[in-house]
Amino acid sequence: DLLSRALPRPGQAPPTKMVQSRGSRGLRLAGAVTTALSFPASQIFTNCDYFPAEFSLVATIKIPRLRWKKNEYIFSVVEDRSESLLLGLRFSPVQVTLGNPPPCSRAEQGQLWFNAQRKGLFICDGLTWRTLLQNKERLDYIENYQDLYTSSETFDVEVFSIPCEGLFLAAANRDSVSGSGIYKWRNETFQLYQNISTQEARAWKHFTIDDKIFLVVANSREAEPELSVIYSWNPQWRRFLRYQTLETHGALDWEAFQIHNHSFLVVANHRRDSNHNIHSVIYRWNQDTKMFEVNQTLSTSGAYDWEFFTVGPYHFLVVANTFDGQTTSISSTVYIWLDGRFQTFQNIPTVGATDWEAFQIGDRFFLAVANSQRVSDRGPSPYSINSTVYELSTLTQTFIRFQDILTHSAVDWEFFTIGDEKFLVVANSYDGTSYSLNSVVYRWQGYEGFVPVHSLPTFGCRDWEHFSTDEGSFLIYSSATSRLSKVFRLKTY
Ligand SMILES: [Ca+2]
Ligand SMILES: [Ca+2]
Ligand SMILES: [Ca+2]
Repeated sequence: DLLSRALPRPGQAPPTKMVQSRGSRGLRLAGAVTTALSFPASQIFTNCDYFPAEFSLVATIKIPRLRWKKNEYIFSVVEDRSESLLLGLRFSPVQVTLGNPPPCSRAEQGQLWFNAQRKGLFICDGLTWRTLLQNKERLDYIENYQDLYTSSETFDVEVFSIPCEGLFLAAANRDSVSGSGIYKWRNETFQLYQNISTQEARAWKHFTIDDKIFLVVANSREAEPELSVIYSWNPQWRRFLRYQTLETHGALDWEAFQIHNHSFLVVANHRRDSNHNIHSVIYRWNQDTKMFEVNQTLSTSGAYDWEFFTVGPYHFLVVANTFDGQTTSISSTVYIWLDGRFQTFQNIPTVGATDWEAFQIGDRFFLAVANSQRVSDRGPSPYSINSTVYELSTLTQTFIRFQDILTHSAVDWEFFTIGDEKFLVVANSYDGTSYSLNSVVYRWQGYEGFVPVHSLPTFGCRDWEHFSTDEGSFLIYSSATSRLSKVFRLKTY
């Protein structure tokens, strides 16, 4: 009760007058001396070292007639001794304007603006319109936006930004002769920016170290020696230039991550000749040589994808093991970083696993696996099988099955958010007869889990990426069986 602190003690001269108005009692403050109604803020915030960034104040005020004075405050916080105003709550007549953003300068300070289009209420702070209330965006429908013809089939797209340059997309193209394309977002579409020589590129990964921008490509072509290449962005030439080569074996994916300010890369080595049970390699950035060095090797079986994620203070890596030479029904392994290296945390049974997607909803942690195909020919189709979403159980401290979702040779999951809504989109690539399939967008419905809400026609869908620009929110998919990748626009209301 702030007022009780400001009021005079018994025996002191009352600066206020008790009044009764329709059954409620209050204090009339008119004519009160301001200094008599103040007290040190430290008296009320006894558990805080500093004045809190957020607090709420409840006041009931009755004003018989409106006299708006610019220098009168209902409540103010002033600096100790100097008395300069830090914070003030002033009563002023509200003028709500509608339509396009009205001007907001000192003259409009305290005015409200109702934006009917964005369904938001804003207040002018003397400089800009600040949000008071705003309706969160919701996904309405998905429309075709751009047909992106690439030089050859595209296994992966990686969307990233370069500060002061803009948004880029790296396409991992199959053909070694034409190489892979780097595209830049110009005039609201992706346009070819640079071509990079690659050897049956399967994936790109973007990462930064000390403000330096890198791209690493997974080259899968079997040649001796097999090399994957790291490129770095040259700000003068405004091009990616070759930086370091690393020996890989049928490389299908790179993951980049940081642990305690150290930068790492891990490669998914799929196979060497016909052997799928080989090592995948973790590299660590050497701050002195400015090069990546082998840090740890992990046994994998037809490794297809790596995903790094963090839960509280714990760091994890999970590998998608596709095939051990005999069967696709094998386990994929979640590793945890302990004592300076990755150690097995959990083995999860998977069926031709091609992708892991880690995501968080509120305080819950999930992992979704894309299962691509059964080897045995029992059942209707070895491609139409369940992919599974797992949830990290705080009770058992393991990932436990949360939801099975029927997919058709699933090769990628992508998690994305619009407003408060959470989505997963799956890349369905093949059902045994056709590559022309719907890929499905699922929305998080709380206890119901993920529920299908949109079907997107795709052809040989290989990878989904979500990205946002000033113009809105987009999805792009790449095709492993056609030269056409497609950008979709997510229309919201
Ligand atoms: Ca991708
Ligand atoms: Ca990955
Ligand atoms: Ca993914």
